[in-house]
Amino acid sequence: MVSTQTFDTLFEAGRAAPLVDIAGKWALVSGASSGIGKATACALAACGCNLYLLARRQDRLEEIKTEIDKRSLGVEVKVVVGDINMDDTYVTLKEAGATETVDFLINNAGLAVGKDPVGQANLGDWKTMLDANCWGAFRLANEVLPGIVARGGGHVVMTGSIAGLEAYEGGAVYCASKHAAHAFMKVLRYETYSKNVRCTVVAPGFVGEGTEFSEVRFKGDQTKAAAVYSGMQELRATDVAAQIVWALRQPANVCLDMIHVMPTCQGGATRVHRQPATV
Ligand code: 8X3
Repeated sequence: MVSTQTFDTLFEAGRAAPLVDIAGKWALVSGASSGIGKATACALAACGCNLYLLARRQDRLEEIKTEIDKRSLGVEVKVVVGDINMDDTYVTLKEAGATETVDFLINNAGLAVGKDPVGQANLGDWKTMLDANCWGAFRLANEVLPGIVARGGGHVVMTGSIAGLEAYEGGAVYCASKHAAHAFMKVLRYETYSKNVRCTVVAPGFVGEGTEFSEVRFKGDQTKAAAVYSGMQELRATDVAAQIVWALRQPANVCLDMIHVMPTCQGGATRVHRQPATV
């Protein structure tokens, strides 16, 4: 069938992006205690979304809940303390009602630990990354998806990475884990496009400000952590949260399968334009 859109429609689309109201939806955010997860939780609360905040650090989650509550946004916030690799986390999530209510899964928990080359790496670091970035994230999707499908649709967002698109020295297992996460999401897309489920990978380059990413990667070494972002303006946690909200607020017929978002001065995983240090 040939159909047309009127000129009025075309001009109007340029004036106002057709963002959908997501107030009243329920979002489950993993890794909500810091960084991209925390920024996304606050951004979604500002949009009127009810939240399950999932992470291991209860005090951080309670602080975020308090900050949301005191802004009287009219949203409900449930704190779920747990590790995405532990069985009891899924019991808690079920008891909190998450499997019955979630519309949006923000599958964000993950980390990089260490930057040692293969042959010198700490196997514990590898296991930590694979547990969080793959096993835990995949399990969380597996647990939450059936409810989303049963309720007629929803949205799964995964925090991916430039490391899921490119590999770099020192990142063998982190890059492998993010490549796997991207592949998992592609399969999920194939398996759910007929079920009114949208799947989005948000794959950022360097995200520093507002996160603990590099401090965790370099195990508390502040000098090494800061050097990652020296002479550049990296992405902030809020920049990535804005992309997640953008994906969630697209019209129902629009799925952003992949948002690859980079700092303007970063052309690739190892291509960064830095300003020389001034003395
Ligand atoms: C984080 C970005 O470049 O450290 O996922 O892999 S990078």
